[in-house]
Amino acid sequence: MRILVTGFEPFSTHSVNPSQKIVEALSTEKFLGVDLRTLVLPVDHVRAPGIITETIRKDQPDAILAFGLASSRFKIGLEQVAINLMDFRIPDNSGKQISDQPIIEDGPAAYFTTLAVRSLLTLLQEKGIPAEISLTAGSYLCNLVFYTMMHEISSQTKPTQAGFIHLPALPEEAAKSDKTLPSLSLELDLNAARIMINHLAQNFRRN
Ligand code: PCA
Repeated sequence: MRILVTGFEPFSTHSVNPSQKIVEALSTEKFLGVDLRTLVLPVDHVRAPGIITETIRKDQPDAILAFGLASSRFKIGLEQVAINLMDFRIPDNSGKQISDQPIIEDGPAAYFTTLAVRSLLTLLQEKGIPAEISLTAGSYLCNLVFYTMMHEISSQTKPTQAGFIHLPALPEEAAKSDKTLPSLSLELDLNAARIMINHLAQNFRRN
């Protein structure tokens, strides 16, 4: 089974992005029956959707786990829905701040994740990892990549389990912050990712 795992580079005031860290760590790990592909995306509203679309077309993954940072979250968020909207609260790393624009002109208003988020949530909670199902991935780069990948796989005949997962800030960022910032360790983030990858692999049926 081929699984694509993506993360993002740091952006805005965040000097570190846990999603980049887990992708880098996972890239050297082995999972039984899994051809794992990893990718760190730029926080750039033109380059990120281009790269994710090109990678899906080229690599034809059976599943995609896309990760990003949501710095005010207390738990790992399994995103339920991607919406056709770019409405950036802050500029991206290219300096562009887009307001009130669709991602795909005439595209559907939203796509639901094709990951079994309910089962994944139970699994993570059983392992003592704080997680929740989230009903919004925001309207910035994470939602943009989530929507773009769901749009791409919806045009393919092959079913692909794909979804987006938001990670809280890392303790090192919370330690430096003058605000009360919730955080979760890289080890827990990594364990969550490993659990999800193994679950996908165990339940995969080749068509
Ligand atoms: N988080 C941002 C974009 C990149 C990232 O890691 C977001 O939630 O949209």
